[in-house]
Amino acid sequence: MYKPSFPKTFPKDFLWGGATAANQVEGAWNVDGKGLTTAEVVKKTTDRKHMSMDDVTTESIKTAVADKTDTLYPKRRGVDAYHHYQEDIKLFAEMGFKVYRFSIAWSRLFPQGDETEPNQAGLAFYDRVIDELHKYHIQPLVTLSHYEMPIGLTLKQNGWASRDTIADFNRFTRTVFTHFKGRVPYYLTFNEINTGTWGFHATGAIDTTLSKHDQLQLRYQALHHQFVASALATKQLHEIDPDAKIGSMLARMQTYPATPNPVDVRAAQLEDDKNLFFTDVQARGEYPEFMNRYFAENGIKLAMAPDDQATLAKYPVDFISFSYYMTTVTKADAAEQVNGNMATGGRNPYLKESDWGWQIDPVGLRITLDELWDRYRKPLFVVENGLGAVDQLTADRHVHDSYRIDYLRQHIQQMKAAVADGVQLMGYTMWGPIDLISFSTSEMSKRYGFIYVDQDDAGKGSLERIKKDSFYWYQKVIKSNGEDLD
Ligand code: BGP
Repeated sequence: MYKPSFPKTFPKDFLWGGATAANQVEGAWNVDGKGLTTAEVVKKTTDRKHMSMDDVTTESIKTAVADKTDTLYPKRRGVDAYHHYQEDIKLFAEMGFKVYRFSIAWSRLFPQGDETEPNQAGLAFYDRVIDELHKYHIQPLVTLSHYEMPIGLTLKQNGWASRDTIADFNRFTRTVFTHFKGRVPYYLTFNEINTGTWGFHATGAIDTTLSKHDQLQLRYQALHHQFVASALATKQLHEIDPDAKIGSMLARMQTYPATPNPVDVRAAQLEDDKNLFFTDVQARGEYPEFMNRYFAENGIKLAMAPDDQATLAKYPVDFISFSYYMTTVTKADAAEQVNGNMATGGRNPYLKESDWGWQIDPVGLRITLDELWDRYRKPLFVVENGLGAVDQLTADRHVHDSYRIDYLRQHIQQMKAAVADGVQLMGYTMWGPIDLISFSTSEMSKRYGFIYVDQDDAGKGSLERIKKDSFYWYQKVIKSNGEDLD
């Protein structure tokens, strides 16, 4: 007789940890042969709630390249993890991390992007990081492209707008897979691949002078190149290091209809499909019909090489990962808009917002997990989730961040419920376990960490690492495998 058995909690081998990106933590932007990246030519914002990449032009890049300081470009300094990685990893180990998600900066290995041989000093740095993780039995989860690429490829061929970038990227991925063979069990190809529709930070392509239509055409073409490069990286990894697994990475934004009016429900469904389209291609291996129709109706024509579709079909990802920060609301006619780090959507009156206007929705995480599992039946991995907040360092050098604990607790409770719903969930890497430079605004004062870093928005401070209250809380969560959330 059929006997249902619901796992009441997380599997024993659940991968608890944290996630960062090279351009937000490493610093050391011009040492040991590293080339300048797309992330390091984007100025810090002056309006912390509204990020825009629309002002990146060839001229602004030339000005940035000529500027040899980090004053306007905080991602050049990060939190100097390049020189503090041992101390940082020791703290992660103290919390009990099983996994650490970080990215390898393409430009440390291939400074301009088109070299034929890698920069050995770059490889040596990541050797040291991986050795340090192994020392504490922390498994590396490596993002191959997290919102940066060598600026040389933008200047030479307009980044991912060019098909040539596929070969450049796959030379980089082949180098990584060969060099770190047997030492990195998990990889992700493109961070939040869907945000390529928003522009430069993800495509490395300058498109500010184009019409809206031509901009969209260029961005979807760049994304097609990324899909192919991702599939080819999957092929390479499976050949070079068959025990390692590779996943896709989506900025998942569940969309709710603003009312039960069927036209609103349909509008929300379409928005949702356009978000899931990316995972459809990477996990199912084909462009879904609803997007083919969308392209036809919007005059978007993708140039594809004869083998592209076969390549996508043959090399789908092994697992699906995503970031989860917020949900949005859609109405057939326009709804009131709220913030995201680039996305905007309708306001949901049932939800609270972070100080940056991001709508906080723990239950949405369960909905998301259940729906992704139903749609793809591939293992899922929550690789980003966290709360950006202004923290106060007390006179006796403590940070009492109960708001962060509350946020994370509620999301972990919903993950647990999803596991009991039958979702196969590999792990959870909260964003970012140590304070880092904000992706969207390049602020330091938008803090996510369990570990406070003494540095202000102007880059001043001792860089001392200080454990917040949430540090001890997460330590308990991991030790109890998600049972003790108090
Ligand atoms: C995701 C990015 C991260 C990260 C996070 C928080 O979209 O993958 O790089 O920074 O958002 O965003 P922000 O730093 O803008 O608060």
